[in-house]
Amino acid sequence: MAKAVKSAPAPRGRTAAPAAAAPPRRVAEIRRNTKETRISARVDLDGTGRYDVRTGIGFLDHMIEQLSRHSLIDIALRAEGDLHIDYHHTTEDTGIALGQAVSRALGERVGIVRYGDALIPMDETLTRVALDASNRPYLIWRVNFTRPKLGEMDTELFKEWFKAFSQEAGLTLHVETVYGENNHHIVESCYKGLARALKGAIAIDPRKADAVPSTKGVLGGTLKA
Ligand SMILES: [Mn+2]
Repeated sequence: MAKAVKSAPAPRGRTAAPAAAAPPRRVAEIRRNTKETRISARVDLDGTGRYDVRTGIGFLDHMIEQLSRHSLIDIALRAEGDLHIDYHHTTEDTGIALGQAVSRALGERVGIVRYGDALIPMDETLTRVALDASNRPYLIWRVNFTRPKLGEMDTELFKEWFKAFSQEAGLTLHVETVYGENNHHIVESCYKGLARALKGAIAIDPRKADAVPSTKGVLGGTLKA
């Protein structure tokens, strides 16, 4: 049997090498007030999946908590919306605010992996998500529900949330339920798929940490692929 190799003791005192500076955390906060909603959204892209979410819509809170937990993005979100009318404005505007916070935290998007994908099973449901975080907003949404509501929330509003989020975060985002029956599983697998795909796409590639992942040298909506 090979002998375990003992590592050398760490250097002490004056001979110790200075600790490498930790890279700056990618954080941003957005405040967005309109006649319809008042929202604050804070994200830490380099978090651990801690969340504090209160939108006034229980089911939407549950979904955004999944997004945080499975992307490891810390999310603090507060929304006060005109829920006495319906849930449309609050749903859409939380997507806008969170998307803007993610985009601002990404900055010039230097060093990111850029692409991400996920295949998420939830019992009988299978959903796949692919995204490109290159600041070219586009949504493909191939998700069908068989019930008009989940809790008090209209299922048609989830497309509005994903549209707003992909637009403001600067994502080409494709979401497709391959098959599924339970409407709660269908939408939850979409949020988990977004989370996992985003986690991969916004990760810093250690081999290209100082480079923009495009042969154009810039990631921006003003340039065409
Ligand atoms: Mn659930």
